[in-house]
Amino acid sequence: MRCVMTRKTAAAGIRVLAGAACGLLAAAVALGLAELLAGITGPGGSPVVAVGGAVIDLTPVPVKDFAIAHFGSHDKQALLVGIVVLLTVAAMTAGVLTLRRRRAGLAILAVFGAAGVTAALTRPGASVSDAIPVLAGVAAAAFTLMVLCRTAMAAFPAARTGSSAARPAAGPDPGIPAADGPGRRRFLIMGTASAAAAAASGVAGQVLAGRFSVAASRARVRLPAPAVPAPAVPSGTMLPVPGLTPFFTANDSFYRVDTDLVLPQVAPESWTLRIDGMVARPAEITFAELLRMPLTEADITLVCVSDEVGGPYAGNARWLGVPLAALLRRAGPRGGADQVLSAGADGMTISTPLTAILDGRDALVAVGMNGQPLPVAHGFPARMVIPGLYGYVSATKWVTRLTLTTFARQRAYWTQRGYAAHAPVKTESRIDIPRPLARIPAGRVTVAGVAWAPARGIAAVEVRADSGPWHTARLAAADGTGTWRQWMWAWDATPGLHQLQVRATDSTGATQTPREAGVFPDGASGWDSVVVTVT
Ligand SMILES: Nc1nc2c(c(=O)[nH]1)N[C@H]1C(S)=C(S)[C@@H](COP(=O)(O)O)O[C@H]1N2
Ligand SMILES: [Mo]
Repeated sequence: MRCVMTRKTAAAGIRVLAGAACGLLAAAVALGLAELLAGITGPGGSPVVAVGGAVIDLTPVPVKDFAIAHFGSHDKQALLVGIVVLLTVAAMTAGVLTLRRRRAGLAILAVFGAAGVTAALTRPGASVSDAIPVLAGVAAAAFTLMVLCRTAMAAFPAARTGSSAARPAAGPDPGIPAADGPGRRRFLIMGTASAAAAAASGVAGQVLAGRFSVAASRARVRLPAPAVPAPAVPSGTMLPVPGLTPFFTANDSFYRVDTDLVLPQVAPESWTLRIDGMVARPAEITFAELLRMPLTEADITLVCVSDEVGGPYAGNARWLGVPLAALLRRAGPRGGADQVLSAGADGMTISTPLTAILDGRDALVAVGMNGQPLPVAHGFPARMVIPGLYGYVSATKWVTRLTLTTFARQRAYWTQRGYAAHAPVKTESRIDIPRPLARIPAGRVTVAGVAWAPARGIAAVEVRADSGPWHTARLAAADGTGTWRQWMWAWDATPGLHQLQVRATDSTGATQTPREAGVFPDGASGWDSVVVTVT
């Protein structure tokens, strides 16, 4: 009896595994086909991209802050892993259910299909054709699921229930299914074929998607020389300290923050910038026209509101672009407008106070970053940069539209989610070396980092050990007021555990507040500190 029960349990276990495999294979075929079709209709049709994008937009702010704080720039990979895990579990469940009740498996498919279609059709810039990949994928999944499950049922027949105990007959127990060699072989072949089809179409989709890349267009862009070059960078903006954040951030190490799972591919040939809303002369400017306007070069430090005290989301670059003020004046802002609502090709909206654009600071529609056309990840072909305002209220990448309006009438993406409408960058300073929890020999120790108060400028940085007296740090030369400044201080370190702290004072005389605040709703505050062991 025990032996019979074990064999029955084993047979049931194999059936569950086979069902799970059917579900997984059906999902793989669906996703592969959808990627293939999205390679033709455009990246917006990829269900993973569409659903992922919808999840990003629907994610409550605290969860998003948690993700940025804990996964950093890998927040998107974390989301994709989450989606894959969820899909895997659902697909396996659908497969197992289908072996018992076909309708149950199909119902799960329908739910995921509906979510996929809804997401694909509601993404910014979506067209009706973006629903095709999901719909075709769902149909392929249903077909694969039915065919595979039928094969699986033949290969691994279900045990008949309630038989053997009641009927202790001689001979093989009729409740135990007979091994079906050919059936299993057929199941194996069909499963392998499905997996191969899924992989091949997925890879083909990736290859096709390469057609949408603007890398070649970007390589052809020739940036004109600036009409207004940046003033020469004074000598001494770089302190001779190994390990210190470089004054200019290289393009490929510049932090990236946006809500996009796949980077918008915006071709300069078809890009235009619309200027509308409360203006006398609405306009639409092509990329060629933009490049013919007088360009200004400016060094500007960009900071993200999601940067925790001591965090990495700040970078400094030399930007080349058309002054926003010139563009707006051409269009003629009407009285009463107090906001520029800009939009990116990814659907992002960003609201900027008109006063910040017109007050004489270097507010740009930038086309160049550190001597190169903008990298795609940083807004190619054009983006906004404004010193002194966090990126979410100033730095629209892939910018396609500037609408003059009022704060009373319109709210932008992050302000709809509770972030402050007015968000000047807080005066901040950061200790880069020594690293937190470093073990260092006693004696002279260089403490160094960067400090920023873009648009105001840094006037002083002070450092202290173990809450002792503040010491004035040596400041690197200032390159205008729009950029960060390096600082360093020589510390006579004695053995033991020590805490180092830093604070900056900006050129208005305001000293960085010790009051600790998180990034929500208008940027983190407090003093950066590191704890080190001196031996
Ligand atoms: N189109 C678009 N522009 C955007 C964003 C975005 O999600 N989409 N994110 C903003 C935020 S929050 C920041 S901090 C800066 C970051 O610019 P970077 O990625 O070039 O560093 O871009 C801003 N511009
Ligand atoms: Mo940001």
